[in-house]
Amino acid sequence: MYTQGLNTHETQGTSPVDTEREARFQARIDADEKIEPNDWMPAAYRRTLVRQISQHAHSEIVGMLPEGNWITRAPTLRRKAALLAKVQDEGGHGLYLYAAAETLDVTREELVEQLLTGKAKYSSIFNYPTLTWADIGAIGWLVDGAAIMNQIPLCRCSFGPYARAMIRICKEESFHQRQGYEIISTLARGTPEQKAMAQDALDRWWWPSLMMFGPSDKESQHSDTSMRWKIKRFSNDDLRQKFIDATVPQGHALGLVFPDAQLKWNEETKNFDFGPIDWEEFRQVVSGNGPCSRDRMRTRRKAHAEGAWVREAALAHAARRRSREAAAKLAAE
Ligand code: FAQ
Repeated sequence: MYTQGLNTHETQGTSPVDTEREARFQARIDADEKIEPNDWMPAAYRRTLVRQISQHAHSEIVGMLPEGNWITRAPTLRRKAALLAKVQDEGGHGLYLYAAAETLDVTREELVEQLLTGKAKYSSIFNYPTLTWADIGAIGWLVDGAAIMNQIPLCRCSFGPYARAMIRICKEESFHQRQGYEIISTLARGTPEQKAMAQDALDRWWWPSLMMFGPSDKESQHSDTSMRWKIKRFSNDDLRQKFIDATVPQGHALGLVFPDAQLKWNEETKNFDFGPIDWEEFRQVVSGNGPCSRDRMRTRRKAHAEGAWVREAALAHAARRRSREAAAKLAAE
């Protein structure tokens, strides 16, 4: 998608030239201009983007696994078709995002290697199991709902390729969220057993969904710089609160109960107050000790190894095509 030659490897120190370049760069950001791959950028801006975009890409790819688990067991043909399309969309999102990261002078092979060796992070949420069909509804409703809340502002991110990739991704996430809410609504309005399944899924996915927004603002290491550079437009806590305020009425409309005794509308702040998040659980999951962390990595490594022949065949095909084109060009001269 983005294959132009890049002006990279800028060295940075504290010379007056660097200071002036940085000031000009910040002025462009402040004026809401987009930064493009060939523009000068501080090394730390580049690093931050590679970190965030690649973690995001990895999340989409690993995020295919919990739902992929239910493709063969979807209750109807219609549900199966929608789930297949959704999981394929997540794969596509991962690919756009790797392509956006590649404009920053890093290769896809390096990024994938970081994922497979456990060096790179991906979203904590994908380390939880999908135990029942209702979990597929909960993922669409809550996980995609949280993803949209976080990702709509990324459509206005200062880095052009990331912002543009996010526009299509958000449109698709919005369909994902609606299909998830529709599954949950169907179950919540169904038999008592179905309603209990929907409630159980909400009980298990609610808190992990809130953790998706990242640590609290006072613990977030990167927020200040990312907000100054307009990579992030809202803080982790602000987005978490917006998500809670939008989602709680949707659950109440279905007669579902959120697993938080302290969840309560605050007339003064016009927000829902909520109970404490278990940050120790978050730390454990992010450190690779989530309920499915090892299984997710094992599955990704296996899929990568089994796909080696596809990558080799694609490269061989591209090389043959290049040499055919070169021969045809020579013959025409
Ligand atoms: N899980 O200083 P901050 C999806 C890490 S896509 C794991 O606040 P930042 C679609 C963070 O990386 C879901 N790690 O960091 C889908 C950093 O570690 P580092 C993914 C987390 O970057 C739906 C450290 O903690 N979405 O769901 C998490 O400013 C359904 C300190 O944190 C994105 O990636 C976490 N939850 O803010 C697919 C969106 N939170 O790098 C399939 C783009 C934080 O220093 C099915 N990313 N960490 O080692 C972002 O908006 C940001 O990166 C945040 C974190 C908000 C996630």
